[in-house]
Amino acid sequence: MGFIPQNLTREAIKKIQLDGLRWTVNHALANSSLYQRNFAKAGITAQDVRSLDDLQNLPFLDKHDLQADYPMPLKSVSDEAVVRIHGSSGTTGKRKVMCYTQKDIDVWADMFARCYELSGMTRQDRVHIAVGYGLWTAGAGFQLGCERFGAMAVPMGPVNTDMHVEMLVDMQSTVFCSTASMALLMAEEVKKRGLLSKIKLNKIILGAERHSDAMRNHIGELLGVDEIYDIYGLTEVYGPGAGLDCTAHEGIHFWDDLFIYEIIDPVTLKPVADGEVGELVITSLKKEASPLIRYRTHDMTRIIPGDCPCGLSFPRHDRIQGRSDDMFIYRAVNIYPNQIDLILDPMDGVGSEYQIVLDHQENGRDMMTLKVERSDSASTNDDTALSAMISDRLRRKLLVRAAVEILDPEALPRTQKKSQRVFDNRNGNSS
Ligand code: DLL
Repeated sequence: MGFIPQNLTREAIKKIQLDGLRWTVNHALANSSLYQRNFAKAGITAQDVRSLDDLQNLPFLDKHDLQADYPMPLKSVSDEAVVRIHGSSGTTGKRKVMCYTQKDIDVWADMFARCYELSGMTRQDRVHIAVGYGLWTAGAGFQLGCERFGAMAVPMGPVNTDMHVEMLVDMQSTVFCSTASMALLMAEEVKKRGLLSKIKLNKIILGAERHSDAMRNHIGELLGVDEIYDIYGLTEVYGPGAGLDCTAHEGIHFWDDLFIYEIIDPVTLKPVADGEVGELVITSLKKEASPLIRYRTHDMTRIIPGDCPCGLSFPRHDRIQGRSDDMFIYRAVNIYPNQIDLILDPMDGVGSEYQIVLDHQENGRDMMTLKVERSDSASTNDDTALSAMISDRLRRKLLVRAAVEILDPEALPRTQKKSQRVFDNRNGNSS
């Protein structure tokens, strides 16, 4: 316990941030040719960083920059100092590879231990880790944090469902960590096998992908768990553990003694006001091997102004609403997948899973089909009315017409990883 720093005043945080920013800029400019090029293009030197306000003048770093200098684009230390690498899944373009020094690994472990502490976990807990191990940061991060925290890690990784269920029962694990998709898959499996009374879970920590309230509630109901936490992170900022919602569940606390978060308008690239939704841009304050300066995450969220009822002074951002590059254009309307969540979420009879399929018709028009699972309690007799109701809401809220297909519960594919919800067959794009 005691991983979360207490009583850091705003002045103390500002000093940590300015010192960390200066150190990071000096370090990156002394050691990384990518940063040297980026800063030279913008006509900025390390001496130009005198106050925190100067951050706004520094050039952004985007994912295409990382791909251009593949495989170790940001490496700012010697090979001997690098003790590990991790990489993103690389579904679009080359994967992003990040390097870690031993100090980076230590900072990550402490950062993740803070998340476990924030969730109210104790050292008595047994933590079933059901995410991929290996190049992906997920398994390594949950494991590292668990060991640093001092709870018992049950390092399952991506094994088959039988083995997960067997170990949940045998080990009497109390905490389940996974992607939202995997938590749903396991919850449905536990229900199907009638094992609820044989397991002992009381917390779920899920992350790595956007998920709706409906999905979260469904998972909680099936597993009999009230406490579900949302963990955020990305390979570029060590991995999972960059933030977690507290017991108040009113936003994700993030560690502003380790990172500076900015929220910008993804089109004008100017900062938006606190409380307004925009793209999250992150600057690291301690990363040695792969420092980040104004890294565009493309994740859309907002800073939640004001104090958290839990009393923790670390600031909060809202749950991730999606990625600025997730947006698709259908019949001249810009649509983010989370807008579909918001349409489906409050409706009776609708399950938590859906898919959006976009096709190009022979008549030249685009066609959107929304495939939606019926909830367990709904009847097939009501499918026609349900589909008409969803079409009507789509028309009123998004001003688009789409075909709506109602499917049986569990008809859509389940995955242990991150779910794909948009299938754009118009030019081969999917997200
Ligand atoms: O997904 C790290 C992670 C693993 C986080 C396990 C949480 C749990 P990447 O593969 O680099 O890293 O993908 C990072 O995933 O930019 C977001 O778009 C998305 N993402 C991560 N956490 C959340 C979340 C891991 N809690 C990308 N809610 C990020 C929504 C999330 N999206």
